[in-house]
Amino acid sequence: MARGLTGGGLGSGMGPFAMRALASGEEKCGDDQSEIGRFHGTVKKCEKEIGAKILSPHSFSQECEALEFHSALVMLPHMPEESPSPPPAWNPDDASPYATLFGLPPGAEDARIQILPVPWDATCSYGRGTAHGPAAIHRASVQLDLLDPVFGEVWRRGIHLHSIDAELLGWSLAARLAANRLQEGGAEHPDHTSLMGSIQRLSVERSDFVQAWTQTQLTQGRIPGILGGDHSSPLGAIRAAASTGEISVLHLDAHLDQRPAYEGFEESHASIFFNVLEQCPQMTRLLSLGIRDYSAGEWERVRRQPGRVHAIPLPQWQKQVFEGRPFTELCDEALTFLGDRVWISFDIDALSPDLCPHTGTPVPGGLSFAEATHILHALAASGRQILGFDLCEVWGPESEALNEANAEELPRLEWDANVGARILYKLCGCATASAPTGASRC
Ligand SMILES: [Mn+2]
Repeated sequence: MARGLTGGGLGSGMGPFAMRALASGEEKCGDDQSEIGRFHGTVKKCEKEIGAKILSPHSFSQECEALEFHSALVMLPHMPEESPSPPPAWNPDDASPYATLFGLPPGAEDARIQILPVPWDATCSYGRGTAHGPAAIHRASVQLDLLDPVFGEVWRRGIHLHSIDAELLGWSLAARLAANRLQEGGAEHPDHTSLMGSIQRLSVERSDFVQAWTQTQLTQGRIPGILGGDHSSPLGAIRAAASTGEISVLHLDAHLDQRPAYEGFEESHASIFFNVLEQCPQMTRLLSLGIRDYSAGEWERVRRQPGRVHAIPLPQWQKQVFEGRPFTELCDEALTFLGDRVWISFDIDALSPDLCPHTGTPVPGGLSFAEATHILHALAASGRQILGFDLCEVWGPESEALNEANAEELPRLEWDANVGARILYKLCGCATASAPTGASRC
């Protein structure tokens, strides 16, 4: 039975609460007044940068968008405090009184797994909404049952979701607004060059922030997880992991993401592994699985680096499975490409689009849930050390849509995030099931 939340979902109270805080600027919001101050400070700086109002009182849609992000900023860290803390006997089998990630009891700040939400979708080329992914996954995660059939009671190993950083939120809003303006005007937009420059600078700030955060977690012996956002979100995290020594990346995706730049954006979601290969010499092995939509140039780049990049087009696997080869064999064979220290980069569009119908760039014919999770089970069983992971491109609805949805519409609106939350729990399981130090293998 799904656990759900006692006393209604997360959606209901989120918008109005944040709206009050934003409107008054003096509403009591726990200890996070300083966070709101940092947010407004960043917004002011960014407004100067892009030469436009981000929180314009005249633009209702922008305001809603800002509030949407802001609600995640203001609400999420405080929701646990609205519950009795701690209740006399927290039972993982019962509906949780907490609106934390997976409904876990609060107070896990020093948990082994630390998750950073990166609400970023400024460079999305097709569908938007992955910036709402972290909040949507958080919201959907409370209904998961906590005993994983393979990884067991993952939650006991400690999982902590950080609140959305105020500066990061400001940069994200500014980059998205700049991207919107670009899209309206196209290449003929009079401010084309300066808007592109702004998005690039904001992306760099974002990546540097994510890198520093990840570095801190790794130094403290924790397992960092980046919750995107589009697939440009974890660039800094992979840089941080690679700065600790040689690493491999297990990359699950429909796309190779090896374009030098996409639609003019150097830090595009479609360029992350081009950038990783360029910027991280210590990333010595990249294994891309689930791949089924790529350009000739990208494939050529893969072909030219046989010892460093191994990409298996999914149709190639599917053909062998049709001919009777066990999936598990193909999987084990592929994983031998990886070294001992692994970062997992999971783009949700690796999955069949019925599992992520609203993701930015869905592609038919992806991995089933069972296949994708089998890859994670097999990776964990191989004894490799998982340094950290990212989960990207999960779509989330705007809170307005959620608040207005009736009981029949809600499961459909939350479907992408429901699947995302389950993949996130699997990633936590995989990362903590592996050997704590790089155990040697033959
Ligand atoms: Mn991708």
